[in-house]
Amino acid sequence: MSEKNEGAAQRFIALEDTYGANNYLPLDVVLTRGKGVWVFDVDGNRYMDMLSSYSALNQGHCHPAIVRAMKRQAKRLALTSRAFRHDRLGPFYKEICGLLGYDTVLPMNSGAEAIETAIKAVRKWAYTVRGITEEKAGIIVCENNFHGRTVTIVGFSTEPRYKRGFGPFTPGFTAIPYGDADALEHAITPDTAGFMVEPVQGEGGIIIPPSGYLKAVREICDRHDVALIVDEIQTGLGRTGRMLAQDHDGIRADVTVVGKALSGGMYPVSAVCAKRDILGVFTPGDHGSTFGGNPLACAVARAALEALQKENMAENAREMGDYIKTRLSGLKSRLVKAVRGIGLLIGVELYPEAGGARRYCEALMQKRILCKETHEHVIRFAPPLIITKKEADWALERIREVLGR
Ligand code: IF1
Repeated sequence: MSEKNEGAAQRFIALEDTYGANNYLPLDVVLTRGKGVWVFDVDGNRYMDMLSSYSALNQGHCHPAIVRAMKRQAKRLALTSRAFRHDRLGPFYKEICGLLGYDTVLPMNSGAEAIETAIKAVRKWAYTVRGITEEKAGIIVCENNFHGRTVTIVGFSTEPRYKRGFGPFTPGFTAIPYGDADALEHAITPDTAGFMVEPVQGEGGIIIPPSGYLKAVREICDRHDVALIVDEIQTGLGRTGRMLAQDHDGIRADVTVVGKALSGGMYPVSAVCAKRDILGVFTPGDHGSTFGGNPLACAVARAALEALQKENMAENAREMGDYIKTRLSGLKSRLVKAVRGIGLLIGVELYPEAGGARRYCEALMQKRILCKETHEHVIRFAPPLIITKKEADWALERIREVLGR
């Protein structure tokens, strides 16, 4: 590492610290380039990215086909606003609806915006279709949820850190224990419009619900005419070994929200996919976004979806996920309490005596593996879905050096 470059990293960090809001505590690695599962810092060191920008990079960094689509479209037409039509929107709609099994779609940008959109749609559906009294529609959510950072969304978070200081909040939400279908049955009232749930609680600590949970909540929602909203922003698009995590339970939510990997990390693209009677409640002027569904976003998203399918990334996530999970479970370690995961969304829970996951993420960074703690004691491993067995072995060897004691 040359002194000149070491200075460069420090200068970038100092600039961030001088001018930036202090809402993150990143690892002090300053990245400048990425390719596939690999990223490079400003000193020229190579790391394996085992976070994938929280599952936005399922296709890997700078996937060539997505870069190509982006460049081509950027030169041609980037934005029209939805005041005019454009020739990339319809084909994208058809592609995503066909792939995920929906009648209708509404494109947005960030995950949180798409969640807000889903909430608006389900509320309006409750009033116009279900006949719930205006202002009364309730949405049931889960304890330990993570759906984004807007005021409404943090308002129904059960994590004090996310909401303290940001109230007053939007009313109309109730939280029930995650993974407990009976709790849903008991919480539903005549005013319940929807139930929103993550197939796996990612930020919640890679919490996997009992098997058959989504199937059970699907049945309950059907029986009470409650809209089932599944947040697949993190679990969707191959991450868990199926195109959608709900595919493991063989169900279709009334509303599925996707984001993150919908662009392969190239650009913020999210989408609300739903049955027609739900998204059909929107009429012109009800909802919108300057950038939502823009030509660049549509071109990038189509390429991102195509790459997922062409390269069988969900299948690889299942195979490599099983392999990594088995190898991690076999690790002899006094630090590791549990290994859990589905596909390439893997959490390693450490004993409290280990002193918190952060220090091990820092130690892994020294070994050129980038990952992140979630909650205090869980290390999250979520590499791009294109990871090969050779690359997995490279990572496992280093993980063993750090955790195998
Ligand atoms: C951050 C967490 C992950 C999500 C689910 C909606 C959203 C997310 C299931 C909102 C976003 C991101 C946000 C990012 C870190 C990351 C994260 F640790 F914060 F919780 F992935 F686990 N639903 N998750 O996971 O999507 O508006 O961000 O596009 O806030 O730092 P967004």
